[in-house]
Amino acid sequence: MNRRIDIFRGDITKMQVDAIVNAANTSLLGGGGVDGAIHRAGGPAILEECIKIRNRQGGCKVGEAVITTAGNMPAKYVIHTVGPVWSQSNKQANELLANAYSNSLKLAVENQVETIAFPNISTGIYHFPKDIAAEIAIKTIKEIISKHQQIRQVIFVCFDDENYSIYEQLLSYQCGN
Ligand code: AR6
Repeated sequence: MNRRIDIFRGDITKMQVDAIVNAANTSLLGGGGVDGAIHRAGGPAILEECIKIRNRQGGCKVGEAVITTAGNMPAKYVIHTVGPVWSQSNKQANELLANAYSNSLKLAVENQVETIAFPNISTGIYHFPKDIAAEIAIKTIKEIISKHQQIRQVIFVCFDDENYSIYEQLLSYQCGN
């Protein structure tokens, strides 16, 4: 893997990168999907730090991000962000999803992260259309990393076949990754 943006099919908890991103909820207290998998694999140290953050700032708003240890996982950090719940009437959903990616990367830059793995935020329990979400994710990541050479590699970790083939297609059409 030598491209700056890459894709990987599998489980994000196993990734050997500086930071993995969690598709959390505003409570920061864990849940299902990738959030559940990350807390299970990382162990109780992650929830302990999430509770401290909650006590300090009352959770995490949609589109924002916070950082904790990755506990027992190979990564150093988990960056917890909250994507929007999809609904036709949620006019801000696209912008909030872009914010979730950009604020996660900004926090990564502040914490000297060079390699980072993202799940397909909001495309599971929050029902965001996968093709629209992938376009937003790729566009946002490209914009941010073009300004931050410190980020050597961004990996989109796709758990399901549909997301994997959407990302494969979108990235293969784009040069300069
Ligand atoms: N590794 C990588 N991706 C995964 C994994 C994994 N181990 N497990 C699931 N995915 P979701 P959301 C993919 O539902 O839609 C939680 O309860 C999955 O296939 O985890 O943002 C939170 O607490 C999908 O493509 O997150 C929130 O309440 C993607 O991760 C809510 O779900 C995101 O699916 C957040 O919903």
